[in-house]
Amino acid sequence: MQPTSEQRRWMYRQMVTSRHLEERIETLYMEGKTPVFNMAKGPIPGEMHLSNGQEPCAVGVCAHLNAEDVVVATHRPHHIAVAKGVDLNAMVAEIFGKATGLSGGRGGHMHLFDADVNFSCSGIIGESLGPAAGAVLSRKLQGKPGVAVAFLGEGAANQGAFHEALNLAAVWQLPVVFVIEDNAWGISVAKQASTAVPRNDLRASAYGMPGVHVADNDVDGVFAAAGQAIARAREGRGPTLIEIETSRLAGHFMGDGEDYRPEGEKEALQQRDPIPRYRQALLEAGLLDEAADTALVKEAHARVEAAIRFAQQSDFLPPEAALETVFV
Ligand SMILES: Cc1ncc(C[n+]2csc(CCOP(=O)(O)OP(=O)(O)O)c2C)c(N)n1
Repeated sequence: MQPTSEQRRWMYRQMVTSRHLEERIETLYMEGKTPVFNMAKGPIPGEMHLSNGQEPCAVGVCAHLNAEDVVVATHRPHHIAVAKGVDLNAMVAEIFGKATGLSGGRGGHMHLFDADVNFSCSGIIGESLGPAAGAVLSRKLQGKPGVAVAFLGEGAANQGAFHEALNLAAVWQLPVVFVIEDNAWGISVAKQASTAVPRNDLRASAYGMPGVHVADNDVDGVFAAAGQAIARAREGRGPTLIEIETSRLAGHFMGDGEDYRPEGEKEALQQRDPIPRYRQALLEAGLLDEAADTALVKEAHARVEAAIRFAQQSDFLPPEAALETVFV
């Protein structure tokens, strides 16, 4: 399954948008947090997990989805939220903790919920699979259409919830796709130190579903694998497990010293940054020229800048709002 020219340009545009968002957040997040790193300070307090390098996983999957399909993402959710079409202003405002955010600023960057496009995520590792499977179990029982995608990291594939969800999804032949973003690290723990098999897609056979591997952070490879799996789910033929070899170009979270990485690893990953690679592929295919690229990048950056301004100019909820939408 090959993407059309329009789909390829769409995927590139989403990746450029997401990357610019991450690069801007990286700068804004550090405001007020130094000289001694204090996570509680600055305009974006708390942990921050950036998705630089993992953009192919988001765009190659979401290119096949529409607003009614369900996506449940992880603690590293920005690239996926952008590709799923989450309202950018409300998303950035949520990251800044503002009243105009998706949840009035109550959730922050790991808890982005947008019911309009059926997007959610969670800071709890392995917590995407159950809700994704449950969402389409509900749809199936009600005779409603739509597929679900659960994203997770390769570290999460060692959680009990992973195995339970795969088993039931296969037993009930649910229209769900499990997408593992294998960035080779769970915080500072290397995949080979935590996982008994070299590739998690091999685990699919234990649950009677297809397992598909995508190598080298390949945008069109993700598109092809996800396209088949999502078509299969839409046809009522059950779940699929996909593992994508991707790269985490940033630390696990902002403030991570990354001293666990072997020497030269980060530089090597940066050399294989998927966005310049995809740009080059589109130029060579004649789907983009320098002028079109400049215009596309300018427009994508302007969208992000407008969302940041919106967030910065928004107010916080008043303190008494802390007592709303909770059980007291
Ligand atoms: C249930 C649970 N256990 C532990 C943590 C702490 N934690 C946060 S991120 C992380 C590692 C996740 O690794 P992976 O699933 O590979 O995703 P990545 O961070 O590489 O994107 C852990 C253990 C958590 N958030 N939730």
